[in-house]
Amino acid sequence: MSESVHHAYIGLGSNLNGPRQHVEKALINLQYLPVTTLVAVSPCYASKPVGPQDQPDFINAVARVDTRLSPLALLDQLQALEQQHRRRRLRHWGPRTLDLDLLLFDDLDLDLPRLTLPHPAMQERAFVLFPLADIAPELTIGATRLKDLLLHMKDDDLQRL
Ligand code: ROI
Repeated sequence: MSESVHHAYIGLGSNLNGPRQHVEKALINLQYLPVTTLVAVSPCYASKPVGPQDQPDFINAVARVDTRLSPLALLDQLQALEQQHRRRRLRHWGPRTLDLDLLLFDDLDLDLPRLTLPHPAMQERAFVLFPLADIAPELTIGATRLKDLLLHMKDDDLQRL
């Protein structure tokens, strides 16, 4: 555990078994992580699946936490929560009861087998960028302003709930 407080952003997604309840329960779970404070939560969005289309629509949201956990300790906590929601990896890019993606951790660039930061696919994903902009409109990801990423991003497949 490190000394200082870190700012982290977490993407939440679900498309099985009452997806909105999974996301809302997960947001409550985040409030109880050790040495971590839930600081901000975006609205929930309904989104069309990216990847295979023969699966239900997703519910997505983004949360910001302040934490004294290290990146990997936070990842361990998020994966434990996914397991609590009985996540099964049925198939690659297939439906899931709960996905918790560590998107950003301070300004950290990390490339470990278990964890890449910033999250490698986030810049192309409307279901991440729009909710992120709701809670952090002035954010920059590496050298890129979130606002600039959004200029080129279509929101046709997203519905703010
Ligand atoms: N599509 C949407 N809309 N939302 C997600 O959270 C999501 N997660 C995934 C894949 C299967 C890539 N597609 C998604 O992991």
